[in-house]
Amino acid sequence: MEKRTFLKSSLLLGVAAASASFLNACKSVAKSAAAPVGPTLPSPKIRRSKPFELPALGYATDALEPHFDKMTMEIHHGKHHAAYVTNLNDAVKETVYVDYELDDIIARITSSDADKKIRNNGGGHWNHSFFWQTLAPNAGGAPTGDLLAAINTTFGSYDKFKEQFTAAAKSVFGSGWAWLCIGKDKGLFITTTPNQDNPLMLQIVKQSGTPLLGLDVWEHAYYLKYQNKRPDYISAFYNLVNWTEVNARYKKAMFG
Ligand code: MN3
Repeated sequence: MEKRTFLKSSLLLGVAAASASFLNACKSVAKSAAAPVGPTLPSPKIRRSKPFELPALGYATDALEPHFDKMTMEIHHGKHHAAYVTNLNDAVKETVYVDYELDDIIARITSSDADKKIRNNGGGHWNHSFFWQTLAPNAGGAPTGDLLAAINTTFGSYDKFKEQFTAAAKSVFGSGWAWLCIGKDKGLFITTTPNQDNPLMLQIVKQSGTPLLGLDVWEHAYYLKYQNKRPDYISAFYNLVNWTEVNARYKKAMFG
């Protein structure tokens, strides 16, 4: 082979190799960028006309004593939840979500960087609004009726369900939530989400469903009273579950 031809072919091979590695790099970038996991939904027909607002707790901040203490409830609702609402109103400005209802945002939000602030604060607003209604003074006890039957079928018994839900809530590394959900197949399942994600985020979570019960395991939910003892906080939660509300959610999800 002449020297010139050799140089030319080496150069071409080099270009080919470079292009191949460039293509492979593109492919792995495409693979690592999280693709939406859920269905692409059309724009909603009903639009919101007012800013998001902090909902009332529905009971006094000391009403969940001694299980959840007054100061934690004051800060959790009045500061943390309020901040999610303020930040959400700010985040939706100049985005496609500007006048979407919260449920419509939750179903459409993606894992893109552009959606991050809305995902965190929209999730924060949805999750806490749901959480306050999941709790009630003088509550606890056990589920009843159709929900109890479904829990018995799925988990074996209410106590077995509690064991699994507790294990899930303990297993969340850092900040997040544990959920009891009803899936599209009408079956019950327990899942967890990080940060302020929730099972209604169709474009983000691997297993989507309608939450029936949710437990906030962020440290801000328990640290003042329970410090690092998350298991004690989880045990206390069962004394506050508003099963009347959770039973109603189940009925609605099952029978419309
Ligand atoms: Mn919280």
